[in-house]
Amino acid sequence: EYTDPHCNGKQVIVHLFEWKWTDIANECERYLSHKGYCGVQVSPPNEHTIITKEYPRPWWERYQPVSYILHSRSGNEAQFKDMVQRCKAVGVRIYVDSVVNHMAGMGRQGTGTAGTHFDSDAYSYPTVPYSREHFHDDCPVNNYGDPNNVRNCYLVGLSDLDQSKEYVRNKIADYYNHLIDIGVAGFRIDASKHMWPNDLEAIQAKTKNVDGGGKALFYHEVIDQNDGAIKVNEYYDLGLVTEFRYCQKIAWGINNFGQLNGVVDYGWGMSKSDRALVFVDNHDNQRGHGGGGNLLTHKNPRNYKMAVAFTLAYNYGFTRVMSSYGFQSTDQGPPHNADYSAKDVTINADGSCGNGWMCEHRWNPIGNMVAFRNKVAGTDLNNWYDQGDVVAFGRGNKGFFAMAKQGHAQLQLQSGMPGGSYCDLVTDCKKKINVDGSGRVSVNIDNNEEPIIAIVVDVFT
Ligand code: ARE
Ligand code: CA
Repeated sequence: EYTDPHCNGKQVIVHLFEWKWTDIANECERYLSHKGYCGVQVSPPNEHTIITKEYPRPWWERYQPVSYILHSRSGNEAQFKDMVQRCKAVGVRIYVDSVVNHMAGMGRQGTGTAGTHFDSDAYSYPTVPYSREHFHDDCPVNNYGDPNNVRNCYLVGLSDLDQSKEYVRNKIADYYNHLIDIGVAGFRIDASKHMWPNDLEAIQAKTKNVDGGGKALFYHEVIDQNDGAIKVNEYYDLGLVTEFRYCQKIAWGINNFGQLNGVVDYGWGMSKSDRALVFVDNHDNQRGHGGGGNLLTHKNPRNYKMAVAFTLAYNYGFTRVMSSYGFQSTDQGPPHNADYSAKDVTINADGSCGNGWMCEHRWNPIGNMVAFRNKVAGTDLNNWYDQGDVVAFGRGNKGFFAMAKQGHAQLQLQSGMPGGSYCDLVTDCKKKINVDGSGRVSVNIDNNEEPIIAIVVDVFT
């Protein structure tokens, strides 16, 4: 329960951070469905604050809810519905980033993206409606060693809802059920660490089944870096949990190939595989917010491609790919028009994106590895090879992956693959890879190409 993404066994979701609904609908049809993506995590769709005084319209205004009306910087309810339906029609599901721990920051007031007036100091959210009795008393989250402080106080000054109240639980469950009615297949729960598991359980229990049956997917944002009282395993019964230690470990592993063998470190308390939501970076830590520091991002493309391709080839967790926009300041919102509305995502002739959108999910070593992960799902990892700067491994008798950090490798490696001339997924089949009758793969990686190769059964040249 709560762990099924409802996408026919597909294995990878992508976070299209700050994309508009109209662009996501197009992307489902023109790219994601063809590559085997399971679904899209969308930015919070509900009404939020409009913050213009800080860096013009920071991305994080969307983490300050004003109501549950589906009208955000990404679009209105009609556009949202159209996106959900068009994506679903091509086998791609939508997962909503849901912000239900809190409403807007204290000291903020005005009009939200759907035109609702609010005043956080007066605890006034008339459209929900929420008022004083639905919030905890104002105190700062400032002691991660104390669960009461973490869960009942105000995270960065955000007015903290009291989910022990039946009324609040119902309002949140109504929001989820409205989205489920529209056809949404699951939810990221923002700041789950700051809510009591019992309260979340009560809310999730009130949610309807998604169409096709079964509970929606829930994945909980719990930043557990062994630095506080709250552990990811408190949330195992409620769905998947974000595994932020993996971000640190994979960055170290790529920067120092010697450590890749132990990239999933249960000694560190990392989540069990069937509960872990795994990613190389996310919208916070790629810009130094929540859990940041020394991670790999699109700003270091060569290493980033290796990190994501490796993660997709490996056999840990349920994977999420990050798709970003370029930024200089950590607060900077998405590429915008003169009126600060988000720019369209345009597609260049070579398949990359324009208008400032990075579209990492379209980079060949990332987008083409989705098919690999789908194909090898459920197989064991085998034939691990780890010498100098070359790391390689197989997945059952279905796939084989190799990378060479310095960009040079010429060797024969054992795999479990049937013999044949395979298509290299990473180069979109421009490179052919031969496997002999006893499963030995000819690995040839050259400095002038991507430092990665991957082959999978049934994809022959
Ligand atoms: C903004 C301003 C603040 C202001 C506030 C209220 O930046 O100065 O006080 O508004 O007016 C995002 C941004 C915040 C932003 C917020 C609201 O990152 O900067 O605040 O939106 O607009 C902790 C939480 C974790 C949280 C991270 C950021 O545990 O849940 O902090 N992550 C989620 C989202 C964020 C979002 C929020 C929560 C709020 O993914 O994008 O914030 O909805 C250790 C601890 C972690 C802790 C981390 C950072 O690693 O173990 O638990 O994460 O430090 O403090
Ligand atoms: Ca809370």
